[in-house]
Amino acid sequence: MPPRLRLTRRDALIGGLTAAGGMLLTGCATDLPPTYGHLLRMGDNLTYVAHRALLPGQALAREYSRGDISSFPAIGTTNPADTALPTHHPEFAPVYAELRRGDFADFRLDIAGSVARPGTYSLSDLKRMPARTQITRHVCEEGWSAVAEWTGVPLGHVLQAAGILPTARYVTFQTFDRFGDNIDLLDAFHPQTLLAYGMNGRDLPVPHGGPLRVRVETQIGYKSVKYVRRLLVHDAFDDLGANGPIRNGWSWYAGI
Ligand SMILES: Nc1nc2c(c(=O)[nH]1)N[C@H]1C(S)=C(S)[C@@H](COP(=O)(O)O)O[C@H]1N2
Ligand SMILES: [Mo]
Repeated sequence: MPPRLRLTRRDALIGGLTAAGGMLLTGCATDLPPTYGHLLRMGDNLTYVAHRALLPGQALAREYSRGDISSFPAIGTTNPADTALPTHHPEFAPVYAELRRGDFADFRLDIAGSVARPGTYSLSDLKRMPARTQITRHVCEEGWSAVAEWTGVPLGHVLQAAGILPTARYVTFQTFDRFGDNIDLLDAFHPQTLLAYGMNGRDLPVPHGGPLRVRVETQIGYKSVKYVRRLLVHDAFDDLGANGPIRNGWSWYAGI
C-alpha cells in the first residue's frame, strides 16, 4: 500500500474544486466504473470501487526527492512525426513535424466539449498559469518504474479556466499519435494531475511526450498520455474504441 494518505483540506482547495464540482465528484465515490457491464472488464469494477471507497479522492501519491530521480526509458511512441512507427497518426504526424521544426512556438492546446469557453492555449499561456512541480514514480504496466520531476499546470486549473460545465464527467486527451485516453473528474481535479511541459528542470523532451503530456499520478503509466493536442470534456463515457486503452487489453481504470 503506497503511503498516499496525506490529504489536507488545502490540497482539495488547490485542486480547484468548486462547490458544484465537489458535489459531482462526491457522487463518483460509490459509482461503478463506466466500463461496468463488460464481462472482460470486470477487473475495472473491483479496482475502481475499492479505490473510490478506500482512498480519499484527493489523497496524494508519494513524492520523492531530487536524489531519487532515476534514468527513465521512453516507451510507446517516441516521435509522433515518425511515419515508420505503427502508432503514427496519418493526419497529425506532419502537423507535429511542422510544429517541432518551429520549436513548438505555434503549438496550441485545444479545449472543446462541455466547457463554457472552448478555445486554445499556447505553451506560454499554460506557463503563465499556476505551476506545480512534483517528483513521482511512473509505474508502467510492462513491469518497470522510474522516478522523474515533472512541471506543469494542474489540469483542474485549465478546466476551470475554460469554464467546465456542471454536466461534465470525463476528460479525454487527444494526441498527435494514435493513442488516447480519458479520466473522470476526480482524477482530473486531483492536485497532482498535471498538463506537464517540463521534465527534470528542462522542457519536456520529445521522446517523453513534448511539448505537453499528462501526468496522472493516481493511475498506472499508460494513463499519463503523451503528445496531447486537445482536451475534450464530455458528459458521457467513451472508451475511444481503436484509440483507447481497451484496444490493448488494458483496463480503463488502473489505479495504483
Ligand atoms: N501519446 C502516447 N502516450 C503514451 C504512450 C504512447 O505510446 N503514446 N505510451 C504510454 C505508456 S504505456 C507509458 S509507460 C508512458 C511512457 O512514458 P515515457 O515514454 O515518458 O516513459 O506513456 C504513456 N503515454
Ligand atoms: Mo506503459
